[in-house]
Parts: sequence; structure tokens; C-alpha cells
Amino acid sequence: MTRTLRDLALFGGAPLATTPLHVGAPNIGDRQRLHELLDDALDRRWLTNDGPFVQAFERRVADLVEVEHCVATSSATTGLMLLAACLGLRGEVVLPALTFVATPHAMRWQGLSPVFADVDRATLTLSPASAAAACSSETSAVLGVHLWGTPCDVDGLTRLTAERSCALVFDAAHALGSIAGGRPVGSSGEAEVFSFHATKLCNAFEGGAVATNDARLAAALAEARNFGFAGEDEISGLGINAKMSEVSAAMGLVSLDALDHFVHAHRTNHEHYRVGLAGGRGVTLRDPDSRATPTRPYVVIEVEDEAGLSRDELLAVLRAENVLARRYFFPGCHRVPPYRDDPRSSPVPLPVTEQVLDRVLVLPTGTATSTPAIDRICEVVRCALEHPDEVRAQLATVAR
Ligand code: T4K
Repeated sequence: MTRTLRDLALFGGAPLATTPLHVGAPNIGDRQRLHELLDDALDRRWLTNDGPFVQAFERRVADLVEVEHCVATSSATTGLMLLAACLGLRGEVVLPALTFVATPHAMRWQGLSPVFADVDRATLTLSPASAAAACSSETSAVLGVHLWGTPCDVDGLTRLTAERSCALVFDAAHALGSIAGGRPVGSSGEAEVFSFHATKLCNAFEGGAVATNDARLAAALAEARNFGFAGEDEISGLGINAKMSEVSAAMGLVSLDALDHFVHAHRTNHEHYRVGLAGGRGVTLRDPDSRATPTRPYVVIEVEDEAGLSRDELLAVLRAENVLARRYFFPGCHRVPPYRDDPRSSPVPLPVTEQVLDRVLVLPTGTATSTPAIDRICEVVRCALEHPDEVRAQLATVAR
């Protein structure tokens, strides 16, 4: 380690980065190709409403995740909402509290009651045992989240939902390219919903995709995302505008073309973090099974109790360096409105979730993050954790 305390920005050194290093800085594919596709759409004067780029995007995603049908949407959030509506879910949906708030919000917008369960310590995905304890006679579905790309215990959740005769769906927002039980994530349960938001491994500016092998469900989703139109003058039922535009689909296609390049960058970055943080005291890089999470979409560290610095203190050190790490998904869905005031939403204890929410930091990765920058981030983390008392004292001085 070459960095000393005096080199840290907190102690007056030059910040590690002159411009902010963001978690979620987008991966961007071939710009020239994107411009060509946008010209095509403009020349064609077909900009949205199930255009040729959207159809091509849907075929590409369906092939990639090995399902028969894919319905592109304006976001994963609207995809989840439509899925709940088209499956006719009622009452309660059991899901992890350790997720982005979009997951319960999508259910709540459909008039459903999200009920939170705990996660498994190893994978940080929904624990089948905790989910079982959270189920009630009102439960119509279990919603697993492949958090940070790590697949859920699909078999365990399948057994649970089969026993209870309720639906099983997945929030696969982080999990394009992940592998569950030897198959790409996307084909389990009734359907799985991917995100193509700008911050995802593969992006369409904004966008989502519902993957399913159920032809009737796919047809219902396609109608529901387009106001419920089943034909030019025919409305099949309640619908909304959740369509993907041709601009988004063009970006999605260009991103899919570059997927191998993006994955290579994420894997290389993850390896640099692994080496750079090895032996660092008090901090652990989450290192999920690389056969199940080969894409390495996120870099997540846990700041342990014995680190000497809290997670938030380490966050402050990094922010001073212009490294804008994030505390995803603090403070936890069960602790924010409208859920925190509803005792029915947290019927079971959430000890793993609560421990993790107070310990994790997500660090920058992707094609926008260079490996030399990662090596320096690791040096900063290690240096700060070698001198916790001095760092805490300096943070207190700066705060005054
Ligand atoms: N389920 C799960 C498990 C999810 O994580 C998400 C979304 C969803 C469902 C819903 O998917 P979508 O409906 O969005 O398709 C961001 C994203 O907006 C959100 O998509 C994502 N998860 C979540 C984890 O992150 P915020 O509120 O943190 O966004 P914001 O604006 O703070 O930006 C995040 C970071 O990315 C910052 O460091 C800045 C950086 N960034 C962002 C954008 C948009 C860039 O560098 N460039 C950009 O263009 O939610």
C-alpha cells in the first residue's frame, strides 16, 4: 500500500478523482451504431408503439435468457406492475425487505400489500424459510429478487409456492446474464422482470423486459402495456401506457451487442477489487459464486463490526475522494413510508436484512471505472481502516 493518511483527501491530499466516480455510471456501446439506428427510426417515422426495434429487442432478450416470450416495457417497475395485474394477484405478496423500493412500490400501486421477509446470509436473496413464515391466508404470490445479480434459491421458492398454491415471480432487475440451476435467469416462476435502466449492466436509457414461457400471459402483458388495446378499436381490459420507445430499444440493441465487452470490464474490475482489498482489515468484498453470477454487475463490500470505522465513516472518506459509493438499499423498504407505519408489512424478524443494511457499500464499476482508479480506491479503503482513530478524529474536526 502506497497511500498514507496525509495522502487522503480528508487530510488535505488531492482527491483520488477530479470528477465524481459514480456507482451506476452507464455502460455505453457503439455510439456510431446507435446514431445509425436512431437515423433509421427517424427515416421510418415510427418512433414507438411496438416498432421494429422493440420487436428485435424482445427477440434478442428472449433468446439470451432462453424463454419463449419477452414483453418490453418502459421500466422494470411498470413491468412488475403489469405482471401483478395480468396474473390477477390479490391481497398480500411476500418479498424481501432488502431490495430497491421499486419492488414493493410496484405491488402497492396494484393495490397489493407487500409483506417483507428476511434474506439468506450467504446469497442475500429471499430466504424460503422466512418467506414461508411471512405467508398468510391472504398471500397470492411470492416475489423473489435476484439481488445484485445473485440468483435466488429458485428451487426452495418453487417448493414453497407449490405447497401454498400461490404464484411465484421474480424481480430480475440486476440479473441479466446470471445463471440459476444451470440456466439463464429468466425462465423461472410465472415470469421474471429485467431492468434496462441506465445504471444496469445493459441499458436502454430506461426500460424493462418481462420474460415468460406463458404465451397467454405474454399476450395479456402486451395489451396491458398499450392501454389494453387488443386491436385497432378493441379494448380487452384495463391498461396503461408502459411501452418502450424505439429510441430505448435502439440503445438496448446496441447495449446487447456490447454485452460481452461490458461483462469483461465488470469481471476485470471485480478481480481488481478482490486483489486490492485482500488482507484489508475489517472489510469484505462480497464474492458470490462466479458460475451463478458471471457478469459481476455490482461491487459490494461489507464493513465489519471490528473494522474500527463504521460503514458511514468509510463512506465519508470515499466521498471526500470524489468516489460516490452508495449505501444500497439503506434504510430498507420496511423502514420507509408507506410500509414502516403498517405493522402487517413486517410480520417476521429481519435480522440478516438489518445487519446488512448497516454494513454494505456499493462501489463504482463498469466500463466508466478504470482499473487504476479501482486500485486507488482499494488503497484508500485499506489506509482508512489501518488508522480508524485518526480518521474518526479528522471526520469530527471537518464536521465542526
Ligand atoms: N428492482 C430492483 C432490485 C432495482 O434495483 C430496480 C432499480 C428496480 C426494480 C426498478 O427498475 P427500473 O424501474 O428503474 O427499470 C437507481 C436506478 O434509477 C434504479 O433503476 C436502480 N434499480 C437503482 C438501484 O438505482 P437511484 O435512485 O439510486 O438513482 P440515482 O439517480 O441516484 O443514480 C444512481 C447512480 O447512478 C448515481 O451514482 C448516479 C449514477 N448515474 C445515474 C444515471 C441515471 C449515472 O452516472 N448516469 C446516469 O445516467 O436509482
